[in-house]
Amino acid sequence: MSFTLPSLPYSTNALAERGMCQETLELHHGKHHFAYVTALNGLVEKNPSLQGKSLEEVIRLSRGNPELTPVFNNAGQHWNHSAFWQSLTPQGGRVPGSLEKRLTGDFGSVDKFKESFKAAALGQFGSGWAWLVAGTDGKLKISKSANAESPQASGAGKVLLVLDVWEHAYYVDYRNRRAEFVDNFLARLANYDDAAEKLGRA
Ligand code: MN3
Repeated sequence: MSFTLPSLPYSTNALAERGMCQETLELHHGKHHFAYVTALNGLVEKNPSLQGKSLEEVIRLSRGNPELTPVFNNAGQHWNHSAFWQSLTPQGGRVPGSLEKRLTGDFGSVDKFKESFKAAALGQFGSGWAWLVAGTDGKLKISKSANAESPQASGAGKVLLVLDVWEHAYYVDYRNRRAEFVDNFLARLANYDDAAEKLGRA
C-alpha cells in the first residue's frame, strides 16, 4: 500500500478572494505536500516493518525512534497537511452555534478563543502548527507543535482545526507577516463547520 496525495476539497483558486491565492495552494498542496507523500512512500518501501500499515500506525511506530526520524517527519507532515486542507473553506469564518457554545464554555468567548489560538500560532518559533483539539478530558484546548509534531501524534486529543504556520503556508500571500495570515485564517478561512462536525464525533 502506498500513500497518496488527497485531492483538495475545493479548487486551487477557490480561496483567492479570502486571502489564500492559487499560487500558494498550487505550491503548498502540489509541491510541498506531494513531496512529503513521495518521500514517505520511498522510505516505507525500504522498510518492510512499515509496509501495509496505516498512516496513523506509521506515525506511532516512528515517533521517538531516532532511526526513523525521516519517516516520522514525512508521515507527520502528510497527516498534518491532510487535516489542514479540511480546516480551510471558501465559506470560512462562520462559527456554528454548537461550536460557539463549546468555545464560550472552555475559553470564555469566541473572541478569547481566537486570541489564544493566535498567540499559539505566533508563539510557535520557527516552523510548526497551531491546533484546536478536543482533549482526552473532553475539554477544548489550543496547542502548538514544531515541525511534524501534532496532538494526533502525541495522543493529546482529537484534532478539530489546524493552521500551518510554516513560512511556505503564507509567504506568497503575506511575505513575513504571520500575524496577518493568522488573523485572516480565523476570520475568513477557518472551517468551523468541519471542526463542529469533528467535535460531534469526538
Ligand atoms: Mn505546509
